[in-house]
Amino acid sequence: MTQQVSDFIITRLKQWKVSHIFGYSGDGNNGLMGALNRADDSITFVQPRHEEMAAFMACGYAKYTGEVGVCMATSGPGAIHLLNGLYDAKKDHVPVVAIVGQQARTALGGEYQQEVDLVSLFKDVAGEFVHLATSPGQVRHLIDRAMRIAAGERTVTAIVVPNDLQSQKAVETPAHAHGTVHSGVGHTSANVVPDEQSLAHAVDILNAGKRVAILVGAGARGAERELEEVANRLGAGVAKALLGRDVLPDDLPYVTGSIGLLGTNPSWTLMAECDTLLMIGSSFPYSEFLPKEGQASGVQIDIEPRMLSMRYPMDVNLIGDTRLTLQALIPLLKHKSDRDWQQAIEKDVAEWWDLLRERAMGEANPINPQRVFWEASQRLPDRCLLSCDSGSATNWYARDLKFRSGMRGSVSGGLATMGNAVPYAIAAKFAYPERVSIAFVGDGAMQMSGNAELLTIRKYWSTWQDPRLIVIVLNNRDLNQVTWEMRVQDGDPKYEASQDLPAFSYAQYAELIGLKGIEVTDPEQIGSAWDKAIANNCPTVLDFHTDPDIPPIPPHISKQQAKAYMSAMLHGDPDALETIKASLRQFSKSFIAKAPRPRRH
Ligand SMILES: Cc1ncc(C[n+]2csc(CCOP(=O)(O)OP(=O)(O)O)c2C)c(N)n1
Ligand SMILES: [Mg+2]
Repeated sequence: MTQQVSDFIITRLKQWKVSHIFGYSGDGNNGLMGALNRADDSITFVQPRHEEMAAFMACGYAKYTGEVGVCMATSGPGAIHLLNGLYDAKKDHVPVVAIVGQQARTALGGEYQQEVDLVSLFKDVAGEFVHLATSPGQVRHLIDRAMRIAAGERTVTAIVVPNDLQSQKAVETPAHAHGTVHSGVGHTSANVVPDEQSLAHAVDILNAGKRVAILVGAGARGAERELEEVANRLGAGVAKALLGRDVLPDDLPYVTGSIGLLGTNPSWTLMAECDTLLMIGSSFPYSEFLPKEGQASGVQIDIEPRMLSMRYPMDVNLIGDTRLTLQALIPLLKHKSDRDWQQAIEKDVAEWWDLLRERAMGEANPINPQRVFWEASQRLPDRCLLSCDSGSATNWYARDLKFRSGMRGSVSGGLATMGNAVPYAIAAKFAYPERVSIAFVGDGAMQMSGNAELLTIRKYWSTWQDPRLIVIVLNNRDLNQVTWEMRVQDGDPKYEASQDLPAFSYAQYAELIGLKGIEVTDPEQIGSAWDKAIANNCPTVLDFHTDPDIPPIPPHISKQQAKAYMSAMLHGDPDALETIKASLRQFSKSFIAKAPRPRRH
């Protein structure tokens, strides 16, 4: 049978080794759905509850596998729904291709139903490559280029395929004639290393440094051994940006953990006191958490030239693959004989973990959210895949979770959107059905989209080799992260009309739809609830009733923030008393552990 354009698109995607499409149907892409139905099952079609979730899944899939994620939606409303998930991918530099339907070519320009100018709509998010297919002979190179540009430039691309075109006869090979384009399939990686002169310059700086701080981001993943070797030779401490949380395990004594507002005190001290900064595969944005300009010499490694010298004026900007660049540097780096700096960092780190434990075990009403993460660390299965939503959970994911080698984790880093964690966790199960996947989510994000997506878990879990997907809900009846931002940044009391959330039993809902649900209101039950979820042989929702008054204490509190907090408390915050009590309890623990103290050099 002669292929239709839609069949050809699916065939071509298979040639690109696409194995999963996350999508939702509609009259703009019915032809593509028909073609998927006709195709063999080497492509798995995954149907979420909402197109935004399809885009998050494609993004999560790309993050966990390193491959191109593909999502599909119908014209107009479906395409519009994809946008937030596509921006999530774009901002975190992961490759995603969106294939969206459109009304018939004959209708375009006629204010037709569901006709939206999709090329313009996607022009920002998929600016590297977005095109409308108008002729069967054009489809081959549109697919090839969308896939290649997404993979090669780690970005989002989009193609818009009108529904009438989908059922046209395919042109698999365009005529050998003027005005045709002849593309091919395939993307390979390149061994990008900086030139020798730049490497030598970087070596001089790193060898001269007496107090070296390393900052790693998602771009440093895959270089665990090399990073350890560099840190050992340089006697350095290593801080991790949120997206690079899984790049090095937290059991290395000189790993100071996260950096930034959600970061740790040892990372703050590391940056405040270093004389040399080595930044690898990160675009961590907050300059106040990096050394002051002029304080440190700087070397940066990034595969994307545009990401260099953007957060700190670097002395050497190395364009290269992290692992290969570090391999080139290592033999030239001297082993520093003075280990005082690294030992001081290690002492800070050890004290910090003690402090976190104390904070986690501190009394709360009823459950201290930090303890949920603390207890998880001891129980997380090997090689599990973690995802975290944007909310107060991000603080505890950043600080309290102890990553071990082999685990993976991600968040919505650049976009920091709500709603990413559950679809990421689902995508992780399609990528690695034999591994356990765990999502940490706020109740606001569950109500926004996570609850609906539990139905997607219900739909698919029995097809996964290891059926365990665990959703952790921080049930605090509050848009808590923002409530605290309003208090600490703006000095405003909690505005109940915008911040309070309706009560809901996530555990009962899970049970209602055929998953397991465990409601936890007693802090002593946190550990056993985790144990039960991990022992279950089906997905589980752990519904922890957490205390919204526990402050997400940043590693450094400015006078302005302290004043704002007091102003919020004095100006009628409805939770003032409970919040002040909880803050005092948490802060007193900081003083017991004497963290952090400035050192003299
Ligand atoms: C789509 C989207 N809307 C709004 C925000 C702003 N925001 C960031 S965190 C947050 C609160 C999240 O509440 P919840 O999911 O209940 O988590 P909590 O902070 O309470 O633990 C909000 C509203 C956002 N980041 N993304
Ligand atoms: Mg909440």
